[in-house]
Formats: sequence, structure tokens, C-alpha cells
Amino acid sequence: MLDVNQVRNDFPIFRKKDGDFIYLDSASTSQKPESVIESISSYYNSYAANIHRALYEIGEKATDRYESVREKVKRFINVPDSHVVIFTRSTTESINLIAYAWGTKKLAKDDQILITEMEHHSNIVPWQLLSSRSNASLNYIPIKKDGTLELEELKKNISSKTKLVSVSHQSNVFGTINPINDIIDEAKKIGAVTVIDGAQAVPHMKVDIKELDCDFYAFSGHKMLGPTGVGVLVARKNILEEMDPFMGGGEMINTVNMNESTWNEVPWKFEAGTPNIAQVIGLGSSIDYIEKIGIDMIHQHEQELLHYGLEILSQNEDITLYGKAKKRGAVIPFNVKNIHPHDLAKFLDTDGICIRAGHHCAQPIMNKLGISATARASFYLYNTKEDIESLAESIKKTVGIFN
Ligand code: 7TS
Repeated sequence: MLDVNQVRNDFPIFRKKDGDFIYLDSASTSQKPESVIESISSYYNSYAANIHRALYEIGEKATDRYESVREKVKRFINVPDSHVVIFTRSTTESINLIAYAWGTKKLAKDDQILITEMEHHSNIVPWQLLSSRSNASLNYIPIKKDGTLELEELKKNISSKTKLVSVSHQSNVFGTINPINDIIDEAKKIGAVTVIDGAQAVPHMKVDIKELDCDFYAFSGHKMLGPTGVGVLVARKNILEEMDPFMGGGEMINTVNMNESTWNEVPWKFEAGTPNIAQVIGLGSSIDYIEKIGIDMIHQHEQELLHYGLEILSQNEDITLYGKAKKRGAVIPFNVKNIHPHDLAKFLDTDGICIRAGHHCAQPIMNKLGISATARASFYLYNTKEDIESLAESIKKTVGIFN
């Protein structure tokens, strides 16, 4: 069993006695353990230098630390080759990179991009932009009101025209863990490229890229105990080699003359300019931390919290819970009778409880449910059953004030 008290003690933000708070918004961003914060300050305090160019000790150390994080990502999610691990700013940037550097070259009129109604806006808008640049059509696999995909519709929608299929591994609204193995298999049958948005999956469950065998997989450091400003894109090497660069600048070139340039090898071809060095090093420490605790242990702890949360909140008749997927991560969207989720979040905040309220950057889901917003509680390794009991109590109190 996970020793949550010990875990919480690793996080400076939870050690403060004054202004105690209960953090139930990890699907938005996670808190950071001391080891991650220290690895970032240690770079700035003792070896701050640019990478890949400095011929002195601290520059070489910074380069080694930065590059070693590719190996950590490779081991953590079982990527075949550390050279297909590209550092970006976020999941959002990783998906935009694919849409520009792969999509602009590969897609044309009569081609189809297939996504789902369950996506975060960052897995919708880049494809809308690509669709208007290329004239390829953009189609959606519908969702059911219970927060699962209409998989029967996948077979109806996918055809030889489909060139790219992009799906989230785990929904940020319902927590639904999508059957991405089946979707990748269907896409492969017709030779479509597959993109998996793993922003909500990598922090919370074992992900195995070799086993998934998708073409692209994207995630963010800040949702997995790491700093903001670093994301990852892993991809199949031959596809990366065929792609044009995303951004031009220093480091991504091999040669530059007045008229043209040639490109550096993968992955550096996609890392133009000075990267987020400290953030990448911080991501390395967050992977170390998660591996020390064990991703399966974290997943199991979150599953217990999820089931406890569903049980406790369902006892309150004023609460409507959304999502009924059998395989589901620790995310609970809900609404409380006669209280707008923004008001609820503000009232819970007076009890020191942080939840998210709004459309969660997933407006097509809200449209499907016929609502404009929900409240959302999401859990991570540092949350406890007492946190959930406090949430339930504070909701009851707020209902009393409003009714
Ligand atoms: N994809 C999914 C499934 C997400 O949940 C998010 C962020 C993103 C992509 C974008 O990640 P970013 O790091 O590039 O911003 N989701 C949320 C959320 O649910 N609440 O705030 C951010």
C-alpha cells in the first residue's frame, strides 16, 4: 500500500501548516516533489549553461543531464529508441508539431482526419487548422452520454480516405480509458497514421509504446509531477525522418548557406533553438520519483480513491455524476443541483478545496451532455480518502447556503 503521509512529506506545498489546502485538480496540473524542484534549482545554481555547444565542464554537464532524460523517457514508457524522444513545450505543442510537420506535407483534398468528440481542444484545433490548410475533411467518432466512444461508428467512419486517426488515451473530463489498442489496429488496417494524446495517461498508468505500436504519442511534464514548459513527443523513426522540420533555427540544422539548409538528425531536427533545459532536467527527476514509488502502485491508489469518491458523492441526491466507463482513471465530473460549477468551486475554495469548474477545454463533450460546464475533482498519489470526505462535506454545506 502507498504510504501517502510519506509521499505528502516529499511535497513542500503540502508541508505548510498555515493555509492548508486540499488539492483535487491534478488533471489540470500536478504538484511537484522537492526532488524535482531541487533538480531545477541545482541546474541554475551550479551548472547553468547552454547545451550542445559549450566546450567547458558545466556546459558538458548540462548537455549530459538534458540528453540523459531521453533515456529515462525511453525506459519509463518503453520506447524502442531514445532518438525518437523529442522534447517540446507541452502536449499541445507536440500535437501542433505533428499537424504542421507531418500533416502539411502529407494531407490534401479528399483525405480525411479522424478524431473523437471526447478530445481536449488541443487535439481538435490543430486538426481544424490543418483541415483548412490542406482541405482534408475532419470527422469525429461520436461519444455516448455515458462518456464512452461509439466504437461501432469507428468502423463506419474509417475508410481508405482516412490518413490520420488521433485519440486521447484517457479523457480529461470523464476519465474514460479509451480502447486505443483496438483503434490503432483498425487504423493500421487501412494504413492511417495514429496519434495518441497521452496527457492524462502517462502520469497515472503504465504506458508501453512498443506494445501500443502507434505512430505518435504525446504528453506533458507538468501533469506528472514535473515542471511546466516541457512536453514529449515520441514517434516512429522513419516517419520523423521523412517529415519536414516544425521550426527553423539553431541546433536543428546540419549546414546553412545563403540559399538553403540541411537538417540535423532526429530528434534534434525538431528541437530548434535553446530548449527548456531546466524543465527537461526537472522532467527527468519527476520520472525518477514516479519510478521510485512505482506507477502501478500510484494507479492502484488512485483507483481506490476513484471508487471511494464515486461511492461517497453518489450518496448525495443533489449531485449528478457524469461518465460510466468501466475502465476509468481518477477523474470525477459532476454537477450540483441549482449551483453553477463556478459558484461551487468558489465556495469550496473558502474551505481550502481546489477543484476545476468549466468546460475543461472539451466543449464538444459539454454539447453532447447538453450542459455548459461541470465541476471536476481529480486525484493523484498525494490525495487521501479524507480529502474526498472533506469535498463531500463542503458540497453539502454549499447546498445548504444555496437552497
Ligand atoms: N490533452 C489532454 C487529454 C489534456 O487533458 C490536456 C490538458 C491537454 C491535452 C493539453 O495539455 P497541455 O499541457 O499542452 O496544456 N488538460 C487540462 C485539463 O483537463 N484541465 O486543465 C488542463
